[in-house]
Amino acid sequence: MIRAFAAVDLGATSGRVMIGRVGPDLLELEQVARFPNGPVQREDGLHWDFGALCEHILDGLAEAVRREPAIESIGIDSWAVDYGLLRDGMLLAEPFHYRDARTARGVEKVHALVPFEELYSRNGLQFLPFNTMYQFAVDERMPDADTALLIPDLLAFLLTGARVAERTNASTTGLLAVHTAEWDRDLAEKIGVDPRILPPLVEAGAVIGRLTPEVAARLGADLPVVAVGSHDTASAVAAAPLPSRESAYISCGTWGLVGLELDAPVVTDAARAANFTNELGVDRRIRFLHNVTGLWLLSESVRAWEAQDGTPIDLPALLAQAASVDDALPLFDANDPSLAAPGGMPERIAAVLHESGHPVPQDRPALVRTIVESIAAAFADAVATAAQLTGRRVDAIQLVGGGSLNELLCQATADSSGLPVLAGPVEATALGNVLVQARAADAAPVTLEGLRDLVSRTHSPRRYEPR
Ligand code: LRH
Repeated sequence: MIRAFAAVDLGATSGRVMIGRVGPDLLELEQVARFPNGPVQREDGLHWDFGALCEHILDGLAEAVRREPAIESIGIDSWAVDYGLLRDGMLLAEPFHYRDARTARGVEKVHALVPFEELYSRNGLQFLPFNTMYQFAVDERMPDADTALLIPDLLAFLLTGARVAERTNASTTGLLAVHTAEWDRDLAEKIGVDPRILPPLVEAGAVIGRLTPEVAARLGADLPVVAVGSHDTASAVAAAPLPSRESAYISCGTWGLVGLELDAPVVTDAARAANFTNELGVDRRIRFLHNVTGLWLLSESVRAWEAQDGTPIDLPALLAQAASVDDALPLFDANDPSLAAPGGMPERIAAVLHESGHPVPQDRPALVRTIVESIAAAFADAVATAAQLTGRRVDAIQLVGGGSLNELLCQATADSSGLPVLAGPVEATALGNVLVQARAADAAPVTLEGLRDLVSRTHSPRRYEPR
């Protein structure tokens, strides 16, 4: 029998509502709605366009139910770290976007109270300046709040009225204890955050609640919202059909999340120095990984060129031209902090190349090639470091997400790492979202390996051998 679920997946440029259909040998997605989800500039900084987003999600879900009345539940995932504050059930302000510059002040504030070494030993997280705890530290609304909810939990609250914190995403806040997976209330207090704003934790697969009567009426169905790996990367890794326990994964979209799945965290000095994170995965697996700036460098460059030309750019054509550039090209550090904010990307990459004494490629195909090769080099480096830090002999790289469609990037990653790259599925995040819902409804295998087996039977990867 075929069972159906609705997945809301909020990515860096767009959000989507999908119908996922699951059977013993079937795993399929149908996109129902796609809408913009980029940051919006307000007077006080970069925000989520949250009101518009809610409307798009409700319209998309209503359309999903219209097309597939057998939908059994709804699951929501998005990128990590961002949140909204509530008081008496009312959202206090439009959520900030993590690429807003205010987070730098938060870092200073938090590290003055608790040094990074201590933070790492408690939360196991790599340093990323936008982790929720740094955002909390500079949030002027904090004193007024009674609840903080990460974005997927906030949306689930608006749909159901229930306040929870799904664990995989909670693990990106900086306030979840790495060894117990419970809130570190003492750490929250130390950085000036009232621990009472942190809601009860739930596992991926738990029912968060049923739709409120108003939402049920608008959707034309009374459904439960089920917690999935609400951190998009947790959902993507759950659906990454790793060929073995030794395989590395790269979840490649705007970011490239590069690492290994472990059973226990690694919080050694070496892991801290290499800036490796121990985020929680579905079923409490550890996502031991490093954030590499991924397709952001390319999409921001394209955005700048489109603004300059006043016409859309044919990216596949540009990538094909880049593939045929055969001059030796310079590489730059994809993780250079100056490349994190939106805007002016080609110029900023040129500045990074210039500062490191490299020539700047003179035309777009050559710059695109430099970008792709630089991302691949950073991927290979992170895989090698992950292997070294854990003592694993990595045998292959499973590359999932949007980047799996970029042949140039997949081949360059195989070449720089000397490992085969298995590319796909492109929709790993939405598939992971659907699979966890399906499992909660007894419509999919019980173990993560069983879920991944269903993915590999239904989505054969494309293999790139190192050259
Ligand atoms: C990827 C991602 C990543 C986080 C970043 C904020 O979308 O969730 O895992 O570090 O966005």
